[in-house]
Amino acid sequence: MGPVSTGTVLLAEPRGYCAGVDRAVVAVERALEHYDETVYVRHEIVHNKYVVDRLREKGAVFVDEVDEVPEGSLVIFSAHGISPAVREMAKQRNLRTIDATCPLVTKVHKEAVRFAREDYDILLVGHEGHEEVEGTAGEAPEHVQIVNGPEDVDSVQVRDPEKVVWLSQTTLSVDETMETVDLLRKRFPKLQSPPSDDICYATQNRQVAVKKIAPESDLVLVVGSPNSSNSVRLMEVALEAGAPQAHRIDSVQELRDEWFDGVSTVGVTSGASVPEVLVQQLLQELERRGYGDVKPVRTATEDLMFSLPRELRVEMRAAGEVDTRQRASARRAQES
Ligand code: 0CM
Ligand code: SF4
Repeated sequence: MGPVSTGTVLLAEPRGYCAGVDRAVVAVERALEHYDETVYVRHEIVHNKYVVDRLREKGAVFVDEVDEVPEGSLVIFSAHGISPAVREMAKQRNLRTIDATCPLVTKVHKEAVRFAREDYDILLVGHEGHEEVEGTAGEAPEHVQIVNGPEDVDSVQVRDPEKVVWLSQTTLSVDETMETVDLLRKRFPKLQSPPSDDICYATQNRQVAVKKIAPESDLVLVVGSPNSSNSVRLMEVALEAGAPQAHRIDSVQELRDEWFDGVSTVGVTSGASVPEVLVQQLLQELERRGYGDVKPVRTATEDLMFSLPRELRVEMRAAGEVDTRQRASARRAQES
């Protein structure tokens, strides 16, 4: 006889793939199908080990920098974006490029360019060393200062306190960012805000959902890779929201028995770069451990979908291929 199924799972919705990740991953898959040559990808296309391993098995070659890509070859830029310097380097090497930068990251790039043109000092709230921050800062290196968090605020120096704006990485904790911004505003009362939220809809929605389940959970499990900013933030937000324990795991293999001592309710969510199959594997394992009563907790509905990168669409159209995601979404719209 199996374990008695008395434990509950609160399953956060929305969770998992966002529109930018779906677009980037599908772009690599379609490129692998379409091109009869090696498809190089600069950096992990999205920050998820499972996704990157599967694409590597299908033939994608991941590189750290474009100088590792043979002259004239095809390279895809990751969802996190690139600086103009990388774009230029690719051009120098005559690389053919597909830019899978999420449109919501590109939006922040454009804001940086605009405020730099107007000669603002730009305080970019984000994690130094993260690919997205490197790309955004690279749009206007002379104007951008990176502010990692509240602890950095005291050391910020600006040329003119009347002309300062803050922008941010798309995948930060909303609450911690607001804490940083409040401190910045105490120092610079004229600090301007981004024209629209830089922290993207997917990051915000997943944090709202995990905040809802965290206080009612004895343990929150977040599926996501260690280098995935939005996934790590979900774990931190769960703890802030009152979960007694929260852990980030790449897969079920990382679960530890001691986490479940005295636990009757487990909260589950996943980062924006995490395929649903990993969550389903976790739910199966939780059922095996006696947590078989799964209750979805929905705080928002998402239906955003981005079209594939333009360069790829042009190629596919010329070959008579279609973006099957759009077909499926049109069919869903007709059926509803
Ligand atoms: O930015 P982050 O580290 O959260 O990246 P990710 O690949 O895990 O998630 C999606 C994105 C972007 C940009
Ligand atoms: Fe785009 Fe947000 Fe997804 Fe990043 S997390 S890829 S910014 S939608």
